Amino acid sequence: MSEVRNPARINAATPFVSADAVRAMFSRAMSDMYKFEAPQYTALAELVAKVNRDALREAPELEEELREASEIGRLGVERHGAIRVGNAEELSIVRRLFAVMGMVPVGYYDLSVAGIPVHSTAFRPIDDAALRRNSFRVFTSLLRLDLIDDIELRREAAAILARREIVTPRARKLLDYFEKDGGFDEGAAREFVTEAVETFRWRSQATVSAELYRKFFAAHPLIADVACFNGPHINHLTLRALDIDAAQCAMAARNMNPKAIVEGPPRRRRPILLRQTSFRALPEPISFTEADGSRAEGVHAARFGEIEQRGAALTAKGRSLYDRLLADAHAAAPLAADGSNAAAFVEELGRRFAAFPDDDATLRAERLAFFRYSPTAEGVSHEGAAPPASIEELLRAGLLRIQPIIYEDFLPVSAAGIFRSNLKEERRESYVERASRKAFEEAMGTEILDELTLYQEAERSSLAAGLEVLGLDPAGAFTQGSKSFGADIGVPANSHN
Ligand code: OOG
Ligand code: NI
Repeated sequence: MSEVRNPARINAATPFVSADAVRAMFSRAMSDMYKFEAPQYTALAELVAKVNRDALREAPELEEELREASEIGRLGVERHGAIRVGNAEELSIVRRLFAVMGMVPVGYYDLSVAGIPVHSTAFRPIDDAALRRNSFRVFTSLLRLDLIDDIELRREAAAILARREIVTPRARKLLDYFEKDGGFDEGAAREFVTEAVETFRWRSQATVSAELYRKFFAAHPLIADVACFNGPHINHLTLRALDIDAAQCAMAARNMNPKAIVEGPPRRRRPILLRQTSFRALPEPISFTEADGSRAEGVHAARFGEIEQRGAALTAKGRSLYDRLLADAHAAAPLAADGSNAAAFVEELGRRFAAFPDDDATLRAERLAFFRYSPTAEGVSHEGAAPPASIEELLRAGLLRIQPIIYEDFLPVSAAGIFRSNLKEERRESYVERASRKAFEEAMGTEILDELTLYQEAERSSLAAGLEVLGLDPAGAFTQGSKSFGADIGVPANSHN
């Protein structure tokens, strides 16, 4: 067998391809593959494109805003996808795959509280420039077999998962080279993307018998989905919708079987966090592998399509207000498992969220959301005698302006709603055995970044840079007043669930 050459060494003079470029190539390749595999996703993409065109026609200022953010040509590019892996080794190797694309684990989501036997993180780019170039994330769930009561079944699933290899031999080699050399040249990057996509391909041939599939399915449908196939197939991709309510209506009008409600906060003037909805997974033909080598036919519903709309990232304080209002709405108008009372729930949600400030000035003043500060043109040319003594005054004088920092993460309740909309079983109460972030990190082999810390740092650095442009020293006398710089944005980054 010929020795495989180290691609990064084919020509030492060839520059490395940026992680952003590899991520963009990868999300494009995933999109092409999924549109080919799941035609209803192609239909969703066309529907969203139309909803977005309509939204832009109705709001020219939105078009201007998107053009400024270089978003206009990229509206049809996927924002995220999701996979489910079976054990620590698989989690660790996908972590290495995503690292090549500049995607690192941010945020911890314990879904066992919602009766779903997984815990999750999102692999995503973290710096502003990278997010602007391509924000593709992969919501990655690790199956928790420890929540399955039947010890025998648990062992059987673990053994099956231990045997499978989810990354191609070539991708594994390329990963080794990448980690040794710190990058890929163009050719290696292309080859890597082609190989990486293989991991997430749909395989309609189950590796187990119909009987075992049914046993796993009875223990929990997700076990069947994770353990019965030869890889962590991508289960959905998600597009950006400029008007998610209009898209939800359009899905219903076209009989695309959307889930009952749009998850997340209700429609508002100033969007916050994340709103998302999807069409339900379609049953697809699969075949089982029987002990005697024969095939039996069956169906499995795993793959769907999703849309999302993002708003301002909330501080810990804003997040706890959000969580409380959402919990109140769920308590006052519990959503039926079949979604039959969706309208009443949505109405209740709207009523509750009237208590959440809906303008930037209040959201900032009450420290409910994170903002990016930038000097205005007037601020840059301003030559006042005495500089204003506080951030408030700078804002009031129009020398500094704010824009919300967009939420780049996920929401546990919303994720649970998406999961659940694709499970036929009755909604069950939470598992008692709670998951731990530490166990997840140990399985993955690295730490999870805290999303609040990232937003807080983005806010802090924008303010420091803005003040510097205005000729004010953020570390100097300006910070000494009663309304100090620190006090102005001092939101501790304590963790939340
Ligand atoms: C993941 C569901 C969660 C989201 O957008 O919140 C998710 C899954 O079904 O595997 O993707
Ligand atoms: Ni999703």
